[in-house]
Amino acid sequence: MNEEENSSSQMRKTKPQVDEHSKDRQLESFRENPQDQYMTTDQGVRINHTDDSLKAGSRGPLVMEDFHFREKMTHFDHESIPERVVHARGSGAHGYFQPYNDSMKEYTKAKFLTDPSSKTPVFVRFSTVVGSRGSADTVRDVRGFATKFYTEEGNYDLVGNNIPVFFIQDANKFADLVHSIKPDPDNEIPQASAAHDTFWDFASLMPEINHMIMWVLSDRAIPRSFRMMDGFGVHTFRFINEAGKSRFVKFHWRPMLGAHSLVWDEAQKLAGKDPDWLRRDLWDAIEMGDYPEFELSVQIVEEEDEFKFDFDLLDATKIIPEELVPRKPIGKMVLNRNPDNFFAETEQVAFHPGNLVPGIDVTNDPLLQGRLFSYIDTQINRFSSANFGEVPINRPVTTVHNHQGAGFMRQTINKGKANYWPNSIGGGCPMMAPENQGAFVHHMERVEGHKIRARSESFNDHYSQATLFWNSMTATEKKHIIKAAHFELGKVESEEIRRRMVGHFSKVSKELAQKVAEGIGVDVPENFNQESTGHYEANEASQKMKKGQSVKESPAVSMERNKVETATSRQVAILLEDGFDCNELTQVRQALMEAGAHAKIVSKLLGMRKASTGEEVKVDKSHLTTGSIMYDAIYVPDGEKSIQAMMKEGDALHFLNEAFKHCKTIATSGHGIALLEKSGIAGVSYAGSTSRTVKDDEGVITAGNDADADEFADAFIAAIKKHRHWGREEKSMVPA
Ligand code: HDD
Repeated sequence: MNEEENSSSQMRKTKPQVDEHSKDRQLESFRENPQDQYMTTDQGVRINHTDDSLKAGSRGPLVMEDFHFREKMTHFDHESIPERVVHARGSGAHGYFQPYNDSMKEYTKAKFLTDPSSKTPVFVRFSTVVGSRGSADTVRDVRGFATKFYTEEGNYDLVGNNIPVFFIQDANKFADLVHSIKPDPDNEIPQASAAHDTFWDFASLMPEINHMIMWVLSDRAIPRSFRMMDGFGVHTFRFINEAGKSRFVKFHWRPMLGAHSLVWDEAQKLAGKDPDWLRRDLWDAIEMGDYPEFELSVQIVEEEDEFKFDFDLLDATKIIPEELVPRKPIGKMVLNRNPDNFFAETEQVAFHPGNLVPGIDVTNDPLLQGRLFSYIDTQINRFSSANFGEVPINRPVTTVHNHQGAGFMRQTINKGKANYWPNSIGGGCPMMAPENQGAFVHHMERVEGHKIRARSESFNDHYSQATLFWNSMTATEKKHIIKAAHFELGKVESEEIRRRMVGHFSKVSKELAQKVAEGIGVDVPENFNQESTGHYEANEASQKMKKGQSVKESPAVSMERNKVETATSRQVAILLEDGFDCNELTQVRQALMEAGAHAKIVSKLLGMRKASTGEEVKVDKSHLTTGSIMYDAIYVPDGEKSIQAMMKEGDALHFLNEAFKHCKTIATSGHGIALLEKSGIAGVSYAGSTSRTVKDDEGVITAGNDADADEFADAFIAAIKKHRHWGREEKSMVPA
């Protein structure tokens, strides 16, 4: 081999050097920047006038030869593509993933998970499932959590949700599920909501849905932020190590800020006042440098342990309780850059659970197997072309060489005559890569069986894990589930469907069924069984699985029990009018800033407000353009005149009352205490307005005007860290 041949063969073998910025560098060559440029046509011809079209006389008809008008109009007419059939509404962000260490080497040969010096670029798209592209962010729904890792071995997509199980067990039911949950086919009502007869009709006839229903009725389905929700790969996948050994694996994302939720009343109001709530939160956080961070971890099960549980690992309606198989942390993802263009990046990104790299493989989960077909198929519907992989956001940072050449909108110019394999005319290129050169080789799983359209009997237990979930909830979480069921089923007109659902709940928990039934005007049916819905009872095979390992409770599935307490990036509204106490405001603002929280001044009108001592502050938002639902906590600085003005302001009083009802932290001192009382906040014991005491009554922090300001600020921040003060839900309140 001469020197030239040697170096070209080296090039073939060398993987691209991928770093945190590789994808950004690649995207840079596609970015268009109009700064200091003349406007041109798509052909690059400069334009001197774009306000009028070419006419036969200034009052005459348009003329066909106006290439500028025709091009501009035609382009506009074709600017939309079909929205995703599910997960249509979403928000994206760029970032990177870095492993903590090489501890995963034992389990997987995927380099991006094992080399702690590597920072792999990622693009994440968070989404709701049911609503259209323009629907509200805060509806009760599962959230999508899809991550594209641009690894040095090609693209790997982890296309997960914020709930670790799914509605159905077999992909053949997906179209039915989605049809039932989407708006009704005749009148297209309701938008982005499961609360209608068709969904609950389907649910009540599909017992396998019960575990998922518990999660969807829980607060998981109304996250406070995309930055504060878990993510799950859902299915059991495989890890393959260098030696070719396979193990089962479940993927988890955990947000560093902890998983937190809205309350339902707040979520509904936000859907009207700020339908972009989650999208805006993600965007703003990244712009402000509060980069969302998520830890990736895995549960690993040895192949020989496949049948040791009381459920089937291939059944996507089951979790592996963490108490049986603890999570092993792998590394951290940081989202640190907003997209430049929503359409080019967030809308055009195309995920596919079959985008795998060496070291990760799929299992025979019948839901996953069906997904392996659906995702490419749906992209062809969205892009009208199989060339969607060439769109900049979808390109791997590795080079692409194959014979897939033509088709709509082909971008690359494939050289040479040989567009087939094998060939001698093209020197046999591109060549087949051996496994030790990073080729993906499917895990050699032994498979045998009769061709049969059937469900494995080991999938038959549809209630145990629903019960496990219910048993693992705190009293507050249980209450929220019941209220959610009252809302969802309360919107169902058919009494028969409501009763059937309560029948299923009775197999999950008698207490749950009874409490749900009380709110929706039906009785708990006696001796309800699956057969009445046309489905089979758990039979012998599933009874056998029931003897496998199980737990009765899994604290790991409760958000409340795993709360991360931090004030980082929390939004605090400061309500004031002219005459506020500037000293106190300055001290509390400083403390909030040091805790990583963001404070905004809210007042009746925009403009400047004057302190009792003459200093001025700028108002960030007027009551007209904001509301308590857009903040995590409220602070009212002392100041007699300021408080007196707010005593007469319905908006300020409502702001406080509503925040109280939503169990948010509220702090005030001195004269402010009277304002809290006036706002109708019930059942709180306050510190005296002139005392030295700082009092925390379920997150209502009050202090006398002689109290220590540091102590007051510390108590305020400690309460913000708790997220919500659910004990207040006990206090009977008029809806805010
Ligand atoms: Fe799916 C999109 C997650 C089951 C078919 N799915 C989609 C997205 C996420 C998920 C996050 C949005 C990706 C993006 O942001 O572009 N899907 C899941 C999870 C599932 C699941 C976690 C169960 C474990 N999905 C599932 C099944 C099928 C599909 C069973 C069909 C057999 N999903 C699709 C789809 C979508 C999609 C129709 C619509 C848009 C797209 O793919 O790109 O192909």
